[in-house]
Amino acid sequence: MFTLYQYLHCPYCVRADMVANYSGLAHKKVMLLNDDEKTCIDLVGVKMVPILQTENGDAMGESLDIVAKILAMAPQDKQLLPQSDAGSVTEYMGEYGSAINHLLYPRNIMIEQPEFDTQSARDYFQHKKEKMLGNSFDTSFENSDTYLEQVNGMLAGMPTLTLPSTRGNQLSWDDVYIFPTLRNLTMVKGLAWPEAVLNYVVEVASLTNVHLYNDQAV
Ligand SMILES: N[C@@H](CCC(=O)N[C@@H](CS)C(=O)NCC(=O)O)C(=O)O
Repeated sequence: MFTLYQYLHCPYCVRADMVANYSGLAHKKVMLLNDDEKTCIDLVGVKMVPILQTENGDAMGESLDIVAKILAMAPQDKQLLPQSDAGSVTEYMGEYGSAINHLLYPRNIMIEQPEFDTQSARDYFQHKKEKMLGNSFDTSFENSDTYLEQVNGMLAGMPTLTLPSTRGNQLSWDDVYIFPTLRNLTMVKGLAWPEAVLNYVVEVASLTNVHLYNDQAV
């Protein structure tokens, strides 16, 4: 049995988590506090998740390497369908990266999730991310309408996403790249989800047993 160290909100962790769950392989999940530097550094030498640790204690980072490692252990019928549109879709979503971050970062610590269970974990995250945003969480949150408008534009113009149900409920590499960002956007109240995009999020979440934030959205 392997162990996955992760944060619930981390899109890279979602990559590993979705494939681990889909694979059906027995594994343990450890949710780290966001300011727990020691566990990561002891395991892989840097403060970063996701981390996969095998039963013999070997640990590795980097979500795509972890996905490949899980697939190497997974049965034939749980391999991923090949990548097709992910490159253009992630490039498209990448144009809205700044607006997405302004919406998501402040909400991450407003929502109850295990990595932010303590004040020091929330402070650690806020300090780091406010530097990246170039302004306070309060300012980003107050300006939500501006960012909502941009991200609603992104959702409205999303390229067509293939529903797993149209291909025998199989997971694909495209999903590994596309789903995590859309899943995190379920934290945000006031987004206008086109039906096709929402169906995609719901189907992939259900296929991979990944937590959505709809009930916690702010
Ligand atoms: N290239 C890495 C990126 C992972 C990453 O950026 N993880 C973030 C969390 S989303 C992290 O651990 N950042 C350091 C921190 O939170 O202090 C991967 O694909 O796994």
